[in-house]
Amino acid sequence: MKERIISLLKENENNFISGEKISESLGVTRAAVWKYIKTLKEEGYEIESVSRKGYRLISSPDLLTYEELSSILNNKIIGKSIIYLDSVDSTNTYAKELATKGAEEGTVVISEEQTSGRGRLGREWMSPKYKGIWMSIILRPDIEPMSVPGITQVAAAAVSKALRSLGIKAYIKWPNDIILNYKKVCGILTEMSGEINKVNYVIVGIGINVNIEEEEFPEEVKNIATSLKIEQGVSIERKKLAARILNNFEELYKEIIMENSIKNSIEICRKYSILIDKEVKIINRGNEAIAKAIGLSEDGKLIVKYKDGKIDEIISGEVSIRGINGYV
Ligand code: BTX
Repeated sequence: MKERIISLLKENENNFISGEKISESLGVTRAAVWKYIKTLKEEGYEIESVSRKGYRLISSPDLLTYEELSSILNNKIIGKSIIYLDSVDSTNTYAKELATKGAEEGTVVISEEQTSGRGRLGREWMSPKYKGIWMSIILRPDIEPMSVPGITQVAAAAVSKALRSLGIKAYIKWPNDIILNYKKVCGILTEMSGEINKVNYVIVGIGINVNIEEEEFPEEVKNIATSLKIEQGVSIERKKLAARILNNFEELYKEIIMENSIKNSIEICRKYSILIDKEVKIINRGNEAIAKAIGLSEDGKLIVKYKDGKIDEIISGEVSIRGINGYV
């Protein structure tokens, strides 16, 4: 019901809508309308109430609810259904449970905070309340399991394109980080369930540090992490950014559905790559090697050239770039 009141207020933005009209449209008493309005105000909606005129929406809070995102989303699949949570252990874990129960492709799980946000290989991802975008998308692509890592490139392209559209100079550090000022501002965690040649579902988790302050980062991540607010010096509206990412994601993901290709995403990943033409250290299953990153293959592998001239394509791994302090 709350959602329907928000929609009515939004449809009449800048104008008053009477309590009577709301109660008639929604089939509830005027007292009930008043109660819902009171709750909305507590949630951060600025609503003017004037006797005989009714209610007028002045501003909406920066929450990542369906009501707040839907007016900026222009998607058919991604975000058609949004599960909005106040707090959860991990949106990827929650999305996996939903996918196992049959949730449809494009369902998005968003939480205002994660108490056990996850990175790759069991690492932690800190996700403080209201300060970031912590979300997971459920996908059911008809592709070979081998092609699933390419979906991380689709997400990286969607995020960097959205940040660039806001004038933020984000770079992609293959395979799953978005970098600002040589620090991590976003991480992507792609997980799948499948058989040898069949994908049951894929979960793409995206975590973006939006309005985190420098002192909020724990000591151990301070040197490698940053937020949009730290780099831009101003707070950024989360809902607009989240919606743009989901819009971009759908546009790029459609290429997989229709052509079984990620060519457009790879083009964006190449354009904004922070690794290409740099000397890098590759750590894979405990082995370290130095090479020059020379490109990205059509299916999203990192192409590297070793000192002895040998060229290789890497599917996954940890990559550091040679910088002033060694490899960062
Ligand atoms: P990763 O394994 O590449 O990076 C994890 C590492 O990044 C950690 O070990 C830590 O050093 C550092 N780190 C932890 N928190 C942050 C942070 N907020 N910002 C920058 N660096 C940090 C990256 O894994 C993939 C992260 C995906 C997160 C999303 S959020 C929504 C979804 N749900 C979930 O549980 N994970 C994903």
